[in-house]
Amino acid sequence: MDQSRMTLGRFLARHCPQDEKGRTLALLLRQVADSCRRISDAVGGGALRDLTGAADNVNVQGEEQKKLDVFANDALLEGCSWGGTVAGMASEEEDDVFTLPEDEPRGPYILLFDPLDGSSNIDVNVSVGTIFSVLPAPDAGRDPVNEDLLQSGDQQVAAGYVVYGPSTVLALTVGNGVHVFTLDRAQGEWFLTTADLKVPEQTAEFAINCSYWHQWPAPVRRYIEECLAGEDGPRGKRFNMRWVASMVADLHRIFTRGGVFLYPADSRRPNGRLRVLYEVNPIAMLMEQAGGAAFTGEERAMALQPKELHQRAGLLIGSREEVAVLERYYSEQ
Ligand code: AHM
Ligand code: MG
Repeated sequence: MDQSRMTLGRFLARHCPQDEKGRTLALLLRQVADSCRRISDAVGGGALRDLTGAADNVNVQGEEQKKLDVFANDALLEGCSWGGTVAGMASEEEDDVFTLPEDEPRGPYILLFDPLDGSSNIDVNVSVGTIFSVLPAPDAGRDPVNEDLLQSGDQQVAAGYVVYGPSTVLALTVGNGVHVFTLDRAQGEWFLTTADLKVPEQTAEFAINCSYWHQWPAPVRRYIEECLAGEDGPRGKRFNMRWVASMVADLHRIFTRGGVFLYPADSRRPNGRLRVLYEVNPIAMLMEQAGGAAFTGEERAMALQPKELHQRAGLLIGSREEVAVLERYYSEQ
């Protein structure tokens, strides 16, 4: 093993608080990374692993589950339910908060996750991912109930995502910047490959599903029309467009080279599409930690006070100056 490279374990030992809670947080993040290593292996096996296709089940949100959704959900629940790291967990694929087995010790954190983001891309061999958020568990002397998880993004102590792409990468924050690790698949070890990632403040690239054009709110139409007008339009520059349809893959590109990702609330989905607790909050924390911004169309994303476990919201996120333009268009409507 190359000793000059920073492993995830060494990084966490240095960057998590140097007290008992900090050591527990480090263990929890190792558990998440280990679970994601198993998911990476399953995703990489594709059709050879009999994990492609539907699971003949529908989740709490009425969406058809894929076999890999179920595998990834189980990998995270099993991988993080021991060692006294969490008091409970919640997942996009579970109806309610997940209660630990009776004989497992309870810990100071709650882990929330979207186990397999971009499920519609699994069967066509396009990048998918995992998104996770760590909240403090209320000191209630009982197992957490759904209401205990209704905390704003500002309460998060850590957040991250993994992209299962040509390489498997983990972007992580514990509140002191965003750091990216790459999985050495042969060794099963994560190595730090980008420290303190910063999102360029300006951009000329947007990501949105344009097939929803007819249902977009006016500020989003205005923004995209002006981008498409190119050098002769009000923005005075040509914009490029990308849409992978896996938020993690679109966001990883934006974290790497700048851009904006837009999934606004619109006339067909007045509450938006992305889930506040499993998608919006963790990605927003990472974005702010990387110097970017995240807006719901009404407020700063991290300030949103959720009222339901599976609540959704609009999301306009990315390079700070472009999100500011969008915020202005929303305020002017
Ligand atoms: P999922 O978590 O059920 O996979 O859904 C979320 C995904 C995002 O990753 C992606 O950006 C979006 O849904 C794509 O939506 P659409 O198919 O409307 O373009
Ligand atoms: Mg998702």
